[in-house]
Amino acid sequence: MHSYILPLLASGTSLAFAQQPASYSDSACSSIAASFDYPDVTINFAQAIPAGTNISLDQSTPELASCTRPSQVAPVDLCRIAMFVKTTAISNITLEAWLPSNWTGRFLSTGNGGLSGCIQYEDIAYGTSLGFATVGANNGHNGTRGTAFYKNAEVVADFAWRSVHTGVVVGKALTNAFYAGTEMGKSYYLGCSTGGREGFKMVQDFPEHFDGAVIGAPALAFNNLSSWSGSFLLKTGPTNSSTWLNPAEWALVHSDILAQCDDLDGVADGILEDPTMCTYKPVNLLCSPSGNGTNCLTAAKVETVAKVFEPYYGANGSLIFPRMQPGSELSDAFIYYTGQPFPYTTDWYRYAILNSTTWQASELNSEYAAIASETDPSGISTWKGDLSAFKNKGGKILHYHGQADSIITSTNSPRYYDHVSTTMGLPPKDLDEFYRFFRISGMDHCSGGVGAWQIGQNIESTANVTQDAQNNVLLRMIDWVESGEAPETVTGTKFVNDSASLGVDFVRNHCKYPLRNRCKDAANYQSPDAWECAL
Ligand SMILES: *[C@@H]1O[C@H](CO)[C@@H](O)[C@H](O)[C@H]1NC(C)=O
Ligand SMILES: *[C@@H]1O[C@H](CO)[C@@H](O)[C@H](O)[C@H]1NC(C)=O
Ligand SMILES: *[C@@H]1O[C@H](CO)[C@@H](O)[C@H](O)[C@H]1NC(C)=O
Ligand SMILES: *[C@@H]1O[C@H](CO)[C@@H](O)[C@H](O)[C@H]1NC(C)=O
Ligand SMILES: *[C@@H]1O[C@H](CO)[C@@H](O)[C@H](O)[C@H]1NC(C)=O
Ligand SMILES: *[C@@H]1O[C@H](CO)[C@@H](O)[C@H](O)[C@H]1NC(C)=O
Ligand SMILES: *[C@@H]1O[C@H](CO)[C@@H](O)[C@H](O)[C@H]1NC(C)=O
Ligand SMILES: *[C@@H]1O[C@H](CO)[C@@H](O)[C@H](O)[C@H]1NC(C)=O
Ligand SMILES: *[C@@H]1O[C@H](CO)[C@@H](O)[C@H](O)[C@H]1NC(C)=O
Ligand SMILES: *[C@@H]1O[C@H](CO)[C@@H](O)[C@H](O)[C@H]1NC(C)=O
Ligand SMILES: *[C@@H]1O[C@H](CO)[C@@H](O)[C@H](O)[C@H]1NC(C)=O
Ligand SMILES: [Ca+2]
Repeated sequence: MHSYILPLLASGTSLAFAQQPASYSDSACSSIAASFDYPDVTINFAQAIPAGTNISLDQSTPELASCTRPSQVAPVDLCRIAMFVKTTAISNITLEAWLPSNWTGRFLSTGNGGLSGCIQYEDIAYGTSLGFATVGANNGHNGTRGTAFYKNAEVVADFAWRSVHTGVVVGKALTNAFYAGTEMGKSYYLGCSTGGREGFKMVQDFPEHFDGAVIGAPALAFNNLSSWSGSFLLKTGPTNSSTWLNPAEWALVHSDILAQCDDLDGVADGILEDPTMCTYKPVNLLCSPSGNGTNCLTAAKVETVAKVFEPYYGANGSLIFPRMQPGSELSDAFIYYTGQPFPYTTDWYRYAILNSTTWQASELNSEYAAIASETDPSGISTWKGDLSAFKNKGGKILHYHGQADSIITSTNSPRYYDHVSTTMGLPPKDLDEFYRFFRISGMDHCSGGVGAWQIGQNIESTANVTQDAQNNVLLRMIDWVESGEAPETVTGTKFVNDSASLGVDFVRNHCKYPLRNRCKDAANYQSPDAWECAL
């Protein structure tokens, strides 16, 4: 096992510790604030922060408060530099760089989520805990809503690509200035959801930025995703309609899905390893005339369930977005199946596509979906299949997607992988050289769920799996980039009640697509050895 705290010392290169721990001192931190002179960058403040400090974050406006990130603990000694960067005459980002005293020479950019508007401080903190000089930006606006896009295409451009891009360019310059005299090592990216889309956007359009990108549940085909997210209201109807199912009814559907599909992977353990194998048929839930009317669904509701698991097709039969995977019903009863408009769909159409503040999600149809797809502001669809520039410079991609994702269906990730494969003319064994995709069973959107979902993708999942690269996708990426040790599987941990202090519930190795996980020893399914990756 490698040490990730001092890897460069271990390998004897000149990139070892750039600075003595004193580098986080007030004077070093304030002198960089005074001397860093970069076009369009204003340093708001620079602070030396000792490890363990509980930092209070700016909550001074309703938008900033909506980010629900009131505080963040600094895991190591670091210099926190907060910046304002003008991206055009009518747009700007706020950018933070956290520069640890225990710098390993590596750089990390983090991403965002949803339609925000929120610096993901927990991801920045995570990066510094592993010795990265780490940056994160607010994606061009503050808060979780999309109102800032209204009649300002530059704010949309920041959201689509320019915020992360600017953060990398400015962040690398600042890192080089701060640790002056020491050459920067490799550059990395870590993000999930919108952050996953941002990672692929950089790989597609700015291949020079990163040597390795860890990308989770990416919001690819973003316009179509927004349409698909809005399509569930059309399928379920509002809560007062006869077609709508309440959460208890979705729980019934979930049990029926497990009854039909859970053992397709070799063991009925409550986890679908590969939901694409599940062709769920809800007819068994139809109430019988001779029954008592409980634990069953009306014909109208059975039809709703069938529709929910269909792909979303456009006017002429073109695919808008692939189907919701079966398995996430217990979460989705509170997300997409609520009988309410999905707020991101409403905001994206109103403020980025149609310039209509009164448009209602109930008006969505395939014509609107076509308009959004064709408008594709600032190329936000992020669907380029040719990644050869990134491949040719030696870049690596570790892509993962939870197989019980309640927000971005996991069926969209293999669709993109296959798109890259056919566009580049590279079968999986050749894509393996630079792009590997792992399906994480039982993981919800980016984290959580019934599966072994703790894979080192964020600070909450690092509890005690930090030091072993096999258990940690970010450390795994370092090994791949710097030592050529490519991942064959990604190992996930499930703690009892998701709490490391209660001990490990089970551990499972997740397979590299297109392989899937198959249980060969159902009696011992909690052991990783009971599983194998198979076609
Ligand atoms: C940090 O401070 C906030 C209040 O400002 C508090 O709610 C939070 O629990 C603190 N975090 C830790 C880890 O102490
Ligand atoms: C730097 O890393 C070393 C080695 O892991 C650790 O012992 C030390 O506490 C760290 N120092 C700081 C200031 O974080
Ligand atoms: C930052 O951009 C917003 C538009 O999103 C604009 O309203 C604001 O005035 C800009 N701030 C500065 C200081 O230029
Ligand atoms: C976002 O909030 C920061 C304060 O944290 C502020 O400086 C910046 O101007 C805000 N950005 C916009 C576009 O309003
Ligand atoms: C909406 O406004 C943006 C920016 O002002 C403009 O580029 C776009 O063409 C407008 N779209 C429509 C459908 O009016
Ligand atoms: C449901 O409620 C909406 C708004 O209150 C109302 O317009 C509609 O007629 C109701 N539909 C049914 C089937 O009751
Ligand atoms: C109705 O029938 C179902 C299925 O046979 C049974 O599980 C349930 O307990 C019955 N409910 C009542 C109220 O009798
Ligand atoms: C469907 O096909 C018709 C006729 O070819 C065309 O006019 C229309 O634009 C197409 N609609 C979409 C959404 O592609
Ligand atoms: C988006 O949907 C349109 C149909 O509206 C389809 O033609 C297009 O291929 C889809 N794009 C992606 C990236 O899936
Ligand atoms: C785990 O959570 C469940 C439900 O909240 C609770 O009943 C159980 O006691 C917890 N287990 C442990 C070991 O704390
Ligand atoms: C995590 O900690 C638990 C309890 O301290 C221990 O049993 C387990 O082996 C640890 N897991 C890993 C992957 O190190
Ligand atoms: Ca199973």
